[in-house]
Amino acid sequence: MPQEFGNRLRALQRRLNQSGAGALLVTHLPNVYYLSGFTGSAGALVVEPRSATLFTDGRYSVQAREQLHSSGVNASISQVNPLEAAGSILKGLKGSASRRTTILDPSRITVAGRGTLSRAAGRRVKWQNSTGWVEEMRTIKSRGEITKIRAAARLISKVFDQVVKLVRPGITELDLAAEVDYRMRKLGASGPSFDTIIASGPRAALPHAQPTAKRLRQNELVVLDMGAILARYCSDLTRTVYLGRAPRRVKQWYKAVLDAQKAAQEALAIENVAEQPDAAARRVLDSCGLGQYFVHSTGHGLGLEVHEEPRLAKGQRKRLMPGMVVTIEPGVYVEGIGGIRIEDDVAIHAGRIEVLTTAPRELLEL
Ligand SMILES: [Mn+2]
Repeated sequence: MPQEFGNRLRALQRRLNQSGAGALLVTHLPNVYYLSGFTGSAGALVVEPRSATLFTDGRYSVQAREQLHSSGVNASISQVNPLEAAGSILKGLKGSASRRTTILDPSRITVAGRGTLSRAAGRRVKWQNSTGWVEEMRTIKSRGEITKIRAAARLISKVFDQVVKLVRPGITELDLAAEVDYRMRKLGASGPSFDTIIASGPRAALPHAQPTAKRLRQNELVVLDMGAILARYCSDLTRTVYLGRAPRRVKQWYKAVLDAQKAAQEALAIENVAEQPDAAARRVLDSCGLGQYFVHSTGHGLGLEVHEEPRLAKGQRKRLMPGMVVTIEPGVYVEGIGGIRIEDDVAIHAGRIEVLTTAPRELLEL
């Protein structure tokens, strides 16, 4: 595993060298970690064809030395803003205009940061905007990475199994969310991969509801959407339960969402374009007259971040490939009544898929 950082860095350096540019600046911290192993909360990585340097501050001098050991990245500790320090090194790029070019991802830097960089680097440096070099590499997970995501998925499934026992009329959404967060840490997670969602009754119709002081009541749908970070990798799980005996209409909706999820998973196993699982889920919900209530995309990549490439959505032409890990999470949301979402994490292997989350999928009537 440790040599993985160095291997990724070398792959990126080959691409950089082919591009003819002199350097690539990495400012997005999950990308910095992916290439170097550095986990600090401040830093910028300058990758050149034959070397790489992490710029960070004095808080991280010991940590940087330890963590960069396996990737071979140099550490540069300074008192100034890492972008200012990186800019002064880039100022030293020599040679043709192309060798004096630094590639950076404009979606990963603030306007202020971009200004700092330009002032520090001076006039001779050329800048080229290009997005997604590292994100693209990150879409294909190694076996070691999939093992970590699997462990995070199992962990969050366990949390669901524990917390579902507490779902009853009278408990508040906030109380349940606190139980989710507490239990995932007790099981070894470093924290939630996003703010835990507990949404009950009409609030379940809001796909990204925040938990409130509202108490759960009899005859309500409850959406529980939770994810854990374990060994830096994320999981993401949603289940919807009903408090009491579900009416026929709710059972029909639930079955439609579950069928849509199955159809999307089947498409994921046999198709190879990112929009196809989404289209499959949408076809099922359309045929049940529920298409208008499915207001988000079918899934997203999962890894060091809880939302990453590829997106399983309309118009996404990205190729699905072994090593990708995605969520499959169709839902229906009916204003004033409630919502249903069922979400699992799925790894794509050569010729098959593997569902990593294990919580029960049938409708639980509690
Ligand atoms: Mn999700």
